[in-house]
Amino acid sequence: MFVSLEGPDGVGKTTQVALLVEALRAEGRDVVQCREPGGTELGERVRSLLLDGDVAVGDRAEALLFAAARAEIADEVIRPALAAGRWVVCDRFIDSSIVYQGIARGLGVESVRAASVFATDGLLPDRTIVLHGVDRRGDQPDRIEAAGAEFHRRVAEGFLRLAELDPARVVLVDATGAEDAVAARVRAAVDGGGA
Ligand code: Z5A
Repeated sequence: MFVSLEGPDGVGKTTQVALLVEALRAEGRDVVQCREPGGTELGERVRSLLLDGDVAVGDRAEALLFAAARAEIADEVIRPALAAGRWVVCDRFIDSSIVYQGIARGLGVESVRAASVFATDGLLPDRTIVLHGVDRRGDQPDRIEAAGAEFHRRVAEGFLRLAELDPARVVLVDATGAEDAVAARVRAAVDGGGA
C-alpha cells in the first residue's frame, strides 16, 4: 500500500506522516517512510537546489527537477518496497507538482501530471490524504514558501481541487485541532473515510 500526504506548507504533513507511520507500525505493518523531494542522493541534491534559493530556476526547469527527483525515489525506494510487500508513506508526491507547478505556477495540470507520470512510469499512490484548514508556517521561508500571498492562495485552492480531479484516490482531511485528533482522522482516511 502506497500512501502520500499532501497539503500547503505548514499544514502539519511532516507531523502527521510520523504519527501515521507510528500507528501503522503499532498495527504490525512494515512501513517505509520517505519525503519528496528527497529520499535519494539525487533527490536530496534537487531539494537543496530548489529550496535553498541561491540558484535561479525557471518554472519549467523547476517542474522537471521535481519530476527527476520523483523518478529516482520511485525506482530506488518506493517500487522495491512495494514489491517486497511493505507499506510506503511519503510526505508529498505527484500532487504537489500538480498543485505548485501545474496550478500555482500556471504550467497546466495535464502537462505537469504527464511529466510526473512519465518520471514514475505510471506509479501513483493508492491513497492520497490532503490536509487542509490551517497554516502553521514558520518564519524562515524557503524559495517556494517565499513566493507570495497570491501564489499560496492558488496553492491552497489547488489542493482542495485535487479531490475533484481524482476522487477515488484523494481524501480531504481537516487538519485543525490537536495532533492526535488529526492523526485519528488521517488513519481513518487511509482506509477510505474523509473528514
Ligand atoms: N514542492 C513543489 O513545489 N513541487 C513538488 O513536486 C514537491 C514539492 C514534491 C517542500 O517543502 C517544498 O517543495 C514545498 C512544496 C514544494 N514548498 N513550499 N512552499 P517541504 O514539504 O519539505 O516543507 P513544507 O511543505 O514547507 O512543510 P513544512 O514547513 O515542513 O510543514 P508541514 O510538514 O506541513 O508541517 P509540520 O512541520 O508538521 O508542522 C508545522 C508546525 O506546526 C510544527 O511546528 C509542528 O510542530 C506544528 N504542528 C503540527 N501539527 C500541529 C497541531 N495539530 N497542532 C499544533 N501544532 C501543530
